[in-house]
Amino acid sequence: MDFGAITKHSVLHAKPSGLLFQYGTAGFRMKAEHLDHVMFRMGLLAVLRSKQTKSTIGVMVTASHNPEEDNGVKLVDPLGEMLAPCWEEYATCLANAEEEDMQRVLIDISEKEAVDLQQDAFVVIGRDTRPSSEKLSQSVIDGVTVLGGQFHDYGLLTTPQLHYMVCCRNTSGQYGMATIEGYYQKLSKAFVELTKQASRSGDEFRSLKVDCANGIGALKLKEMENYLSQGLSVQLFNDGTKGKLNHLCGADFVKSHQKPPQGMEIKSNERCCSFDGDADRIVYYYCDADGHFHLIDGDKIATLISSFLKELLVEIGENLNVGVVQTAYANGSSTRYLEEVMKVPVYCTKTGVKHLHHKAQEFDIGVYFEANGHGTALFSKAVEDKVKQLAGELEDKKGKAAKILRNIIDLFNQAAGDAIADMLVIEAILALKSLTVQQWDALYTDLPNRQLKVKVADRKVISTTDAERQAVTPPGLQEAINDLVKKYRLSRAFVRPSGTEDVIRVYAEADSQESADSLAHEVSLAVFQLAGGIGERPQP
Ligand code: G16
Repeated sequence: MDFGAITKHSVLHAKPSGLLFQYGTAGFRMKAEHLDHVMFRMGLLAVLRSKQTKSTIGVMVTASHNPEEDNGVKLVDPLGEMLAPCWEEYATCLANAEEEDMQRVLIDISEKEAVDLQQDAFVVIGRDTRPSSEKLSQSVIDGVTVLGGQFHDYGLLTTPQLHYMVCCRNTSGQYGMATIEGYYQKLSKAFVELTKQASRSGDEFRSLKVDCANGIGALKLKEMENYLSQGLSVQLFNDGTKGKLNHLCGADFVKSHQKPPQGMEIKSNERCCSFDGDADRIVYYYCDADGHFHLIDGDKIATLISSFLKELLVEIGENLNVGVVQTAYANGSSTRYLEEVMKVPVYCTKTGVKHLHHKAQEFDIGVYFEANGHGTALFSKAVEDKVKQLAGELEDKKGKAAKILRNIIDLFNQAAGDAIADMLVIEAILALKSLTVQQWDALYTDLPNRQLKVKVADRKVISTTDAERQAVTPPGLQEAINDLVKKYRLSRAFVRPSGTEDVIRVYAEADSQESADSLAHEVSLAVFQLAGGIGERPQP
């Protein structure tokens, strides 16, 4: 390592004093103006990780659902998955190191991980549409080059597209071509094949309104439209030409406020969906004839997908191990439906797709979704090979089901939750099953729920256990929550520190919306009192 050069460049990316940086749920996130040195240092770290794994590593500059002023960065590991946990710790350590300690920290990481410094390194970089992203991605490139790494800057990409590129490069193209055209071609080929099999037709089935959160999803969907031929006609809203990123629109807004995004005109019973700012989450919704809003979140998406996959397996005559992975935010009704009606095993992990992804890899077919719409399905290598073989061998109904499954496998982005890929999977399933959005919604009825945020002086005072369903500290908080939950029917509540925003998240569900709202408010007050709330007390 040329420490002279590293120091020379590092002082150009000076660390602001008095701030603590933490690699959180999905990398570093905070106000963009504080992140320059983090970007430079993540460039350095990506080179070390690339040398150590002898693979291409990804660096994505995005703050996804956060407000436009924020930004963030995360590293993508060789198979397109999230960074390994011990490297997250190195990332935190490197981001917090004072200038004079940088050399020691870099040597420490290299020694602990036995990094061969002579090894070549290759890093791919993507960024979202935030005004700050271009400059910040240049700082990543500075870090990569000063450590002698090679790089390819993809420029504007959705987060899952960058995960896809990393996976393609490290599987020598087996997963697909590592270009944006390769991504569009792979997905559109599978989608067009699937919709050819669908019996339903008519404009109401083919048209979909998409709220793009004023983010990168709009650009990429526009590029992709030409590849989809007649299979689907998308109408884009909040495409970034006017409004602010994620402001009053996008998947996070729609899910947490349980109402339609601004900037989209919805006629009754029209099928609509929202992406988030970097297009890795999707939620569906519609308004009924009485004007009531119906949200179809990640839980119902997981239900649709897993039931369809099970039906295909029955048709083919294969008995495979299918599991669904959720988090504590999963609606109680969804878990009950999956376990009791569909007889699918359901597992709960901590928030953060890295946790769900990891658990889903334990199954032949693992479907994972967070309620916020972040998820995908994973197929073991053995299953993929078997399905390819069956699709070539079987005939009639079995053959048709095997071919559908083969194309569905190709349509999922198995490297990461992907709003575009998930949208196409959902549209294909609805078309193949001739299912309307209302019929899909009617699979089960969500328990009314509410999510709130509380500001506290230090998020770390709250620690949790049992996949974040129980608070361990501060003392007395869990007991207070237990007492409040007892006051309501069919109720449940939990609190956890966010890993992407400087807030405590509160979740409550109960038998009526009024009760869920009131329970969430009472729990917020308990957090405010017992966990050092700041600013205004939570208002009902
Ligand atoms: C990220 C993570 C998700 C997580 C969400 C909220 O989403 O990738 O797994 O659910 O943050 O996390 P938290 O509650 O810890 O703030 P995104 O879409 O912002 O990348």
